Amino acid sequence: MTENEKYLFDLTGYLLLKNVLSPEEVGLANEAIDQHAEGIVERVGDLSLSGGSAALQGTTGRGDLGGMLGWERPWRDPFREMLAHPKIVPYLHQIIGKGFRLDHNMSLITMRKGAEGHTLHGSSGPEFDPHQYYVFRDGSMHSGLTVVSWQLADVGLEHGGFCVIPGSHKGNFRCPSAMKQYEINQEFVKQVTCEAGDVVIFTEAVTHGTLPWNADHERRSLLVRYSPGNLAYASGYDWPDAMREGLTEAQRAVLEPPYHLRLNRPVVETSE
Ligand SMILES: O=C(O)CCC(=O)C(=O)O
Repeated sequence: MTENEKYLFDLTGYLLLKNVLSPEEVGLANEAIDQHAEGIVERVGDLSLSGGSAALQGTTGRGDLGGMLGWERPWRDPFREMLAHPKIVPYLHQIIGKGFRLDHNMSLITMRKGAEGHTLHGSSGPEFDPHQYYVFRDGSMHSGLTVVSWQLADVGLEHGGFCVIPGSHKGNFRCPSAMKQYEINQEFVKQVTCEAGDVVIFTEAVTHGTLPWNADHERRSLLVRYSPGNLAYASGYDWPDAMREGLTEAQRAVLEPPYHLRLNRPVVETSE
């Protein structure tokens, strides 16, 4: 992680990394998703995410798809390669610390034209959230739950999708409800534009959400959440056999349950 990147992540709470995946790798991941597209669940009715906001409402819900780490070969391979990806691990070591672990299952967000947004949320202020936090101490960044969002489709200006209030991970006051609803002060909310193959890393402490999707093509962002090795946000880390079978050493290390680094916790090796 360069000094420039450290500065930007600390300043804003997120970082955009360009061209992490090649067009061929993006193509393989999208083909695998196409093969399993019948499993996509659109969040309508009680599962709606727009929270009654007029500014975030849509004509349909966000699509969710999970389980890709346990798919049959070759479909699972592109997603397993993302788990402990050599281009991403150095960032996670800096932001979360060595011994970071997968928290939550990997999940794909899809959005068709007209899909509603997701109210802004995040854990900064006023109370300290011991699972989702961002602190800077003794010269290092420390983020609790942290998201690596792999972009499998382009996101242009005005398309919608992921948005963030840069710097809000250091906020001390509660974000006003109308701002979480994207109904006031929209000029402080940044829609993050990116291309297929890019990666957005963000701390769950930063206030973030989703703007309604306006593009003709489908949004596809794969969210992978990690926590420090000692910490769990989600309750389920007894991963199913289909997900564990055939993993590499590095991938297995990321699936370890939470416990102290001192107790022989495996650490993903890098050339850092
Ligand atoms: O649309 C996005 O990428 C953000 C989604 C999100 O924050 C969530 O699902 O909690």
